[in-house]
Formats: sequence, structure tokens, C-alpha cells
Amino acid sequence: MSGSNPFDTLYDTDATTAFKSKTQEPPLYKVILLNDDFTPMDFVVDLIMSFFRKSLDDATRIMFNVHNDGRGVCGVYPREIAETKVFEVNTHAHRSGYPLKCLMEQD
Ligand code: TYC
Repeated sequence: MSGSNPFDTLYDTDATTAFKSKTQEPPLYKVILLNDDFTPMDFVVDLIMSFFRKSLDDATRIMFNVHNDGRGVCGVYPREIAETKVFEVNTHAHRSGYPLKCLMEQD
């Protein structure tokens, strides 16, 4: 615990905090879909279900978030997994003839 003892604000007496500051967690990345006017809604829902392992309900909710807000998060992953998702989604959309774009941002 920290905060109640003023000594804590001057010195790191909290074992958990001291531990956390020494061990760096690897960064996570949000994988984001961008809206466009051409990609069909059912294609996007199917894509979210298969590439991001979402249920039909969750995939539909994410698709409408993207449609209404211009972008939406499909999942959060370590860097290499996020990079693979972005590449596979963009490749699948392009091969299917749709302009849908996927990108990643540090969480
Ligand atoms: N806006 C598209 C439409 O009305 C649907 C869509 C949703 C497209 C999400 C891309 O990432 C996307 N058909």
C-alpha cells in the first residue's frame, strides 16, 4: 500500500511498484479497421469473425462501430501477432476486390 505514509511519496517503499519499474511488459497494439463506402457489411462481419475469432454478435457490433465512427478496434495483441493480422486482413480485402484497410496502433 502507498499514499497514507508521506515517506512513500519520497521513496519507493512499495515492493510491487519497485518490481514493475524494473520489468518492462512488451507493448500491446490495437488492430483497427477503417470504414469505407464500398466494402459490404456482411463481408466485414465475416472477416471479423474469422480473423479476430469474434462471435456473430460481437463482429456485428464492431462492424457497426467502424461504419458509424470511421474506425474501430477489433482486438489488442503483441506486436508480431498484430502485424500478421493487419497483413492478412489487408491481403484478404484486396484479393476480394474491396478497399477495406486495417492498421495497428500502440495501445
Ligand atoms: N461502410 C460500409 C458499408 O456501408 C461497411 C463497412 C464497415 C466497410 C466497416 C468497412 O471497415 C468497414 N457497406
